[in-house]
Amino acid sequence: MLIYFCGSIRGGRDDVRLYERIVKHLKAFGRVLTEHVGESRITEKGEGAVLGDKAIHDRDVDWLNSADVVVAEVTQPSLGVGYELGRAVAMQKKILCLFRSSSGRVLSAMVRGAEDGSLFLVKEYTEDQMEGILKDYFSALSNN
Ligand code: 6K6
Repeated sequence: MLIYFCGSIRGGRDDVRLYERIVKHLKAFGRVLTEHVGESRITEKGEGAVLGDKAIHDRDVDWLNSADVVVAEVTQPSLGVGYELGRAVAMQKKILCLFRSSSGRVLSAMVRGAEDGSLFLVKEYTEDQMEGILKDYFSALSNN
């Protein structure tokens, strides 16, 4: 199982510790192609980046193409994550979006409104529920 994890980078790194925890849990279900999203050495300013923007984009779209599942933490708004989700929908990928309403933010209608009850799911959660939500999602996938 190839998993593409999306989380904000240039949109802001406030949630990077949470991304790191999500990536750690995702590794129980498959290979995470985008582990760097959860690495705190990659900052929104570009420290830790080794590739130019075109190389990042092209590599990430290739990875997205190869992924079986896309998991996105969408609480911190990010143009890149929104773009990845749009591309993933066009590729008919299975998508799980995770949103923390305790943040006080309101999720974009273009993400919330994309929910279709099958390929594109949006789950509201608190951090302590994250592990259980991932377990339930991946066990439902393996039963289908
Ligand atoms: C760090 C700072 C500037 O550039 C970097 C290194 N960049 C990236 N490396 C790998 N993936 C990236 C990079 N920038 C964006 N992405 C992809 O877009 C990731 O898969 C994230 O899910 C998403 C984040 O988009 P922004 O718009 O928040 O950066």
